[in-house]
Amino acid sequence: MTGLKAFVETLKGKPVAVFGMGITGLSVVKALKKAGAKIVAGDDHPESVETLKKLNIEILGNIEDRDFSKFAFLLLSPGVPLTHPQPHPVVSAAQEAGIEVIGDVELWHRCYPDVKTIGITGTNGKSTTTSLTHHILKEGGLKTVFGGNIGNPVFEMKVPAKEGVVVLELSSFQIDLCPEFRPDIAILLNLTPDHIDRHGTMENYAAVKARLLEGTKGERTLTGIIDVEDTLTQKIYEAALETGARRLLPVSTAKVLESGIYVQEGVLYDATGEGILKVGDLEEIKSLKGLHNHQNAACAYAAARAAGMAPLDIFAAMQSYPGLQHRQFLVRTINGVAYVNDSKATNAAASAMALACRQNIYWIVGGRKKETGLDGLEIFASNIKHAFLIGESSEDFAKWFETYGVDFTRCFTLENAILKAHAIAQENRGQPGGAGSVLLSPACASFDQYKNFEHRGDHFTDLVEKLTEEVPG
Ligand code: UMA
Ligand code: ADP
Repeated sequence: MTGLKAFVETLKGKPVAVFGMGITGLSVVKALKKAGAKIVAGDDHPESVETLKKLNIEILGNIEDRDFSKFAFLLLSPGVPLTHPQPHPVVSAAQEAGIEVIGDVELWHRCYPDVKTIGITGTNGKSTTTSLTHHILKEGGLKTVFGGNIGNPVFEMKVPAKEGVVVLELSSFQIDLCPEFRPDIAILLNLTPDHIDRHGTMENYAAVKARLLEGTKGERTLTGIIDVEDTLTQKIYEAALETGARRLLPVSTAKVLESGIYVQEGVLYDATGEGILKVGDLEEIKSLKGLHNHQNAACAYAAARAAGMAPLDIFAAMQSYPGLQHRQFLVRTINGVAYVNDSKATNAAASAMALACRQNIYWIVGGRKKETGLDGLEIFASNIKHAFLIGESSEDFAKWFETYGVDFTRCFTLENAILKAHAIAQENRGQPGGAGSVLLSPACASFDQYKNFEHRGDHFTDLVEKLTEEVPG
């Protein structure tokens, strides 16, 4: 079967329930409608229900008034709780009626089962690795598109013709809604605590991510690319070795691998064939600076190799990678002080990457706190000159900064934080360790004050662009 229309025909007129009308739900509703499916859709927010009405879609209404056994399946948006803190009532209703609960990625796969896919997951680096892998394949002349958690729902992708490759960024929420879909090439970048509220425990979170590495396709060659740096990913690698379902390509930025792909002092090596091939110096690539990006680059390299590209073509393609906004993105330099937008750092492990490679940091931090708070970041205390606290985490974080003896100011808003950080950073520039950086790397979600991390990052960029070069008095 190829295509949503053919899939809809197999439903024989049974309606599909769709819940959650963000970009996922809306893209699915529009695609299903176009393909002639009967749809009943809902959302907890009245505004989204109004949107559905405008689209002439039947509204789900009161969940308890509906007989869910009449639906073919429930298509759930990834942000709607499936298991924790507790299943959303719509999930319980579907489960009680014995119908499947799936996500858009699973539905897309059922419509296009023969399309070759690369699925990328991990706690951090997914978007960078997804866009980098897509860039490499495109430069290599392959027909390729990307989608998924990166912000481009799968039903908005233009599915490439035969021989094409779809690169998918997959969050744990999306994998949890994929009972059958397993990509041809699966990448697991890293695993550190995140989204525990939605998975209950770290073990559950890791188990969901590990599912991507399973293999079910039989006659298709499946590849698993796993960065084996942390104990959890190492365990998943060992389990995958045991099942033998996939050809495995281990990756490391910490150690030399006898067989695999690794980075040593910035140089990328390929030891997957006979001998060791020195692929190239990643330090030369401006958009891939930092150890974290070396991890992303090594995994993207492995995926492109598995997709059939030659090593040096891959390296050449990496050199023209432009990088992504909101990920340690240098917005401006004022009198030697760097103003860096790392709004996508929504957990401590991501902020660690930005704190590790800078000195004299004027750190704008805070927002909607994750369970792990700032745990582990104390080792970078000496790199931080002053912290500027924003968002609802301020009081908790103030205690943390007091504990570790780092100066801080409660600013609450980004406007205040930037003005204060700018004034102090400009006054202090020229100190040992360099002029320093005003760094927005919140280690928190943005939802207390912003629509999403892009909104927060764009606000930072606008404010930085308005700063003057004169040193504030
Ligand atoms: N809603 C309810 N009840 C609920 C929860 C949500 O009705 O209990 C409704 C909301 O009113 C809203 C809709 O559901 O109308 C939102 O759905 P959603 O939260 O699934 O968001 P989408 O707009 O569909 O975006 C989702 C991903 N969001 C989440 O997983 C939270 C986007 O990832 C992704 O880009 C998009 O699908 C396309 O695939 C964002 C994200 O924050 C960037 N992801 C997390 C992360 O990266 O850490 C996992
Ligand atoms: P994701 O899509 O998984 O959130 P991004 O590529 O958008 O990942 O990067 C998110 C944040 O994590 C940014 O702050 C970035 O600097 C940092 N980061 C990127 N790659 C990695 C990595 N491999 N390990 C840890 N942090 C990373």
